[in-house]
Amino acid sequence: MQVANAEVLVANPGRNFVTLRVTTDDGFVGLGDATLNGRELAVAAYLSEHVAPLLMGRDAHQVEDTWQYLYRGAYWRRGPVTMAAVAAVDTALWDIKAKVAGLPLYQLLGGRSRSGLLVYGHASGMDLRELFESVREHLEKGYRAIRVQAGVPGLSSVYGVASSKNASVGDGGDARYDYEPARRSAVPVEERWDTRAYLRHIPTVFEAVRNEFGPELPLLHDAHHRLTPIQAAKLGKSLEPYDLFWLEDPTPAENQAALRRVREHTTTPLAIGEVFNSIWDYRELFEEQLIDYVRSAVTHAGGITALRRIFDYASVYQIKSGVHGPTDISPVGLAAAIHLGIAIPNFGIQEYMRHSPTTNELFRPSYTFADGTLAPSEAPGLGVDYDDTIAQAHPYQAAYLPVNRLLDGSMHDW
Ligand code: CS2
Ligand code: MG
Repeated sequence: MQVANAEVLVANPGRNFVTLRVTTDDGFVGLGDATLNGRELAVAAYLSEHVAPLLMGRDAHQVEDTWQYLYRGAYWRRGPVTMAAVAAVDTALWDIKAKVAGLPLYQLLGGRSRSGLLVYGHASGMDLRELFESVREHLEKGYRAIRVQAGVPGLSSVYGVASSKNASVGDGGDARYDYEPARRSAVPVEERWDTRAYLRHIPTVFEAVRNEFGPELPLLHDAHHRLTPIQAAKLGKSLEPYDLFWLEDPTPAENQAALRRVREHTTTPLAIGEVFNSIWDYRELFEEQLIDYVRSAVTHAGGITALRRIFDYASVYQIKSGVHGPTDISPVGLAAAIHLGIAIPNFGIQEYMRHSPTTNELFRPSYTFADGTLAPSEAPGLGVDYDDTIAQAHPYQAAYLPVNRLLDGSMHDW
């Protein structure tokens, strides 16, 4: 069974997605997500110019060898563009292998280890009234774990807050809550940031949320890479009374030693890794027990083959999965995460932002959301499709993530 075709498909059914479609000489079709938010066309070019030609005639069953071929054979290893391209090929070949076997993919990954994946949704508000409404809206929709992001007095827009001044929506998605941070614009929107105001305000938000919704509800927060090590330690400590499920990306991911400082001062669990794209990014963090949850996504960490290896490594240290699942991970990438998550022994939680109706019409995903959990279908393979007609009606549109500057104009982490 040889690879006969590899198409790089780019569409914007509410936001931009890059999808690889691999077809074998006997007609089996596999899909892979290669979406890198705000840099989509770089991965599309890497795939169409440098990878797709190399797949022609290859044995489609050789998933591991193809991974090694694209990773080692590239000479220039790692990095977000390379690893999103490798991920798309890997996922498509696993999709094909499972379809050939006539089994849902999770069966090839060891079968079910649980009935469904606990997920968390994104609640947010510029003030407490909006935030409480957003939390209630998610609870009514069946979510049983909630990420809380709130406006900061004095700042007109803050990461993760849908109703902040600069926020925008996909196409008819759930406007106020599952917003898309990448704005359709020729250049990135610029936001302003004040860390001291944020550090004063956020503990008061979690106190209010706990008072309103009680002690049981799992609450998560994303500091989105904006703090210095000691600021992160301070935040982690000040949030301890509110028993967070996790504090995510408190410091920029490059400086991994920073987390030693955070660990010294707080027991608030830490989740890191959505911008990581290889197992080597985790070694220090695992071996020194500096994190509790792995945030990498199949789409950005080199595919199912690579992310399963990362989870196996993490399990040695009792570190669990917490896979990245925002709207810029396509239904193909989310389906891959669901099949992997249902099988691995160290599943923790799965992020689940709902895609827009047009996105779901294009990809027709068969996974289901019920009672706060996601579950794969029994369809062979990933259980996702691709409608070319809808894709052609929704061409790529340039869109960039915002950039962030401190009040004095200095560049900061968004
Ligand atoms: C975020 C993402 O969901 C998250 O945890 O960090 O929304 C992130 O900002 C986007 O995926 C960037 O494309
Ligand atoms: Mg995040």
